Amino acid sequence: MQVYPDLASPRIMGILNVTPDSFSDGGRYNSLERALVHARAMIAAGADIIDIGGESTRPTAQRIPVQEEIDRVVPVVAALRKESDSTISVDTSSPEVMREAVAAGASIINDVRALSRPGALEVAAEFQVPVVLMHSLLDQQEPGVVPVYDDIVAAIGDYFLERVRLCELAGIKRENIILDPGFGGGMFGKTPALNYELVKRFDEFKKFGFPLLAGVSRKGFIGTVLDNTADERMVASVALAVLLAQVGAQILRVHDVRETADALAMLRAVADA
Ligand code: PT1
Repeated sequence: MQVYPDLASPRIMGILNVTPDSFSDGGRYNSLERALVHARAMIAAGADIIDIGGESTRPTAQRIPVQEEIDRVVPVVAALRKESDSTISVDTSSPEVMREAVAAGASIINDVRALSRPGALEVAAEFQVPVVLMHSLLDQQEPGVVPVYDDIVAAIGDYFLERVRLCELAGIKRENIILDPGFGGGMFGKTPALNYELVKRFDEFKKFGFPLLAGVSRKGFIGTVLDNTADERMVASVALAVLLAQVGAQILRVHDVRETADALAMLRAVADA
């Protein structure tokens, strides 16, 4: 079984949302079947990792009870693990969801709160699986207070170093840490201008020596330039994914797997010429 793909060339993480807003018509069986159909399509299209998430962190989303998140996510992880060897990551901040998802076959924990919820560091240390530490404002004390950054890259870098320090104290190995600056507005905390600056300066995060993940797919900052809706942002998302791969992103979290895979194949063909 392929537990964790080689990160020498950029890998594609396909987004599998199992939130109610992504399956608004669903009964449970229906939503499980739909999730599996979507996962199979992304695997066939070239996804290296399937990222399964039950809590929406988009700017307008609501919080959900942890049991509901487990009920949405874990059956999909288990069913996909049963039929496929592909790497599964679980997009969650709840230690309970992490525990059950890893037990069901997930081999990466993707946490937009960088293991800041009580018990999350301990679960990640216990299972010794790779963890994605993402920067956001989701774990800050005063919700809604958006900091004024003197230097966004330096501020995120300081946050990474503090989270890495706490990971190591908890017993998480350095080789299991992946960093993500957390592109996006809302509680991800970046204005459109800051998102573009983060793309431009993404290479500066290489100095920490950890693999880097970037998730820009269909996000709002694209729409502020193109004045379009999320479903019209595929080409722009692929363009940004190529730029990010070129400056050091090893994992690209995307909706449009086939298109991103084709674009990255061109990058590789040119690199190999
Ligand atoms: C991400 C990410 C994620 N994004 C990782 N996990 C989301 N590691 C969920 C907007 O401004 O970038 N990295 N899990 C989705 N969250 C958002 C946030 C979606 C903001 C859209 C926006 O449009």
